[in-house]
Amino acid sequence: MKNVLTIAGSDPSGGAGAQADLKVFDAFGVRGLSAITAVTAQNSTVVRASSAVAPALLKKQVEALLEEFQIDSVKVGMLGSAENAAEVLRLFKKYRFENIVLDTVLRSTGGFPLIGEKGTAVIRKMLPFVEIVTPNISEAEAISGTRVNDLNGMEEAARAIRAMGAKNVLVKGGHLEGDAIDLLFDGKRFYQFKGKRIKGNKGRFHGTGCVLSAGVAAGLAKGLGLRASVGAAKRHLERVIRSRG
Ligand code: PXL
Repeated sequence: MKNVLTIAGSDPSGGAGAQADLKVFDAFGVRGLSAITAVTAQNSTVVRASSAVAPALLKKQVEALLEEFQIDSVKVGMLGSAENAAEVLRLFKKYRFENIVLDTVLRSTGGFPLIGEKGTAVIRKMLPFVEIVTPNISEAEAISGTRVNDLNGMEEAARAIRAMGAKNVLVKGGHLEGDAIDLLFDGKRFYQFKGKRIKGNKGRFHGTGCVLSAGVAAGLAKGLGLRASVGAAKRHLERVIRSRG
């Protein structure tokens, strides 16, 4: 069985964070391992509080798992603090994990800040270590410093983020008007992934980014290849959204 590690925050409501990731790993038939960066207090619509764990404890979680498991891919979500982001960057440098999927979690769907400017700067430094980074529009803007209003803007941001070291960039267009198009850039070509816009109560669907990036990590661990992993992750996300109703 392949082993996938999520380094992410705890969402007690299970819609986002490590809890959501572990459910995705289960659905993909891979073993899910988790290292918790922060504990949040939230329900399906609102984040009430968040507290990062100590960086030393985060490191010990990862290293205890490494004693026993060979890690086939890593999904990185909410980091909780600039210090934890720096710790994860050190772990990347030390262990050179394969197939790192970086979900650049900066804010909750409801707008609650989940990491500050210092943490965002550390996230930029992670880019050279990752197989793929999966920002939504506002995260792509924050990381690249470009404005994104349309597909052209998404392409420009993807180029800028790739120039910062990420091997592949998936800019998620779900927050733009019209069709939900995600744009994958591998340095040579752009690939569009068109999704159906599924109607629903926005608040109940927090964690879509978590589910998508966890699916990509699971696909990569199984050796599906990048584009197939993104496709499989998108299909799984659609199923999850529908089932959450
Ligand atoms: O969806 C971003 C996210 C990721 N991880 C955790 C979260 C959230 C949003 O609330 O709580 C733990």
